[in-house]
Amino acid sequence: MKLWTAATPNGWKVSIMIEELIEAGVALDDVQVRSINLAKGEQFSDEFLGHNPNAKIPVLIDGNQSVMESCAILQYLGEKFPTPLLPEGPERWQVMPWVYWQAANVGPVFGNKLSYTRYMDNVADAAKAHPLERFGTEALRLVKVLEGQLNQHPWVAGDTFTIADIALYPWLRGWKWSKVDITKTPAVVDWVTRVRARPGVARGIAYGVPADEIDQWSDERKAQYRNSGAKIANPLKTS
Ligand SMILES: N[C@@H](CCC(=O)N[C@@H](CS)C(=O)NCC(=O)O)C(=O)O
Repeated sequence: MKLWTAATPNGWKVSIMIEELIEAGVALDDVQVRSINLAKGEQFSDEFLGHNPNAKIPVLIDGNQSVMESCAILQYLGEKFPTPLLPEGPERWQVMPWVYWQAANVGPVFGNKLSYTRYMDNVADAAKAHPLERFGTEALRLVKVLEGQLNQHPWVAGDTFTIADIALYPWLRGWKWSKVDITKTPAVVDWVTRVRARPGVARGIAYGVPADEIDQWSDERKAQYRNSGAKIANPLKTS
């Protein structure tokens, strides 16, 4: 299997999944990981588009099967390698709605909040005020929904860690970078700590990041993320 990815929240969902499957005893050590340079536009190459016409990482290539969309990849791997990460029967339907919820809500809203907070540097501050307010307010509403869920049980979909936790964690752990304040939702804060403590997660979020910068980026790395984020958010920007 091949994984085309980058060190971003959507990329880390899949690297966490691979490492959690390895933790669960699945022999997945031979996945070939290829880092896609998004700032250089490698996602627009004919080769990339042949596997994902949507021109975004991550992509999983399993023989003749190409799978785009991070949450579809989580489901694909969960079905191919059955473990409690994607339970069967009625329990699966405790999990899947939260995976869809992430894909349809948390990903786009946190992603837009992040873009306007850090990357849209060719947009005047006055023009950013409305989207920042809209996406910031909605992000906080979503965090409260998650808080309600985590007040009932330790993991997003119940008593077991699943692909719902994997889908959500990379966006929630980046709350300082996207400036979505989670500190008033203690169950979410505790969950972020609990997820981070898992060995599979620790290895998954290390893909593409130096060992000493996994939890705290250096100023140099922040500048690098700002620069490549700006190139992606403002495609007409040339320098
Ligand atoms: N809904 C997609 C979103 C993927 C996505 O936005 N990937 C970003 C990196 S996190 C990307 O490849 N951006 C490159 C671009 O927009 O040109 C998923 O979950 O896989």
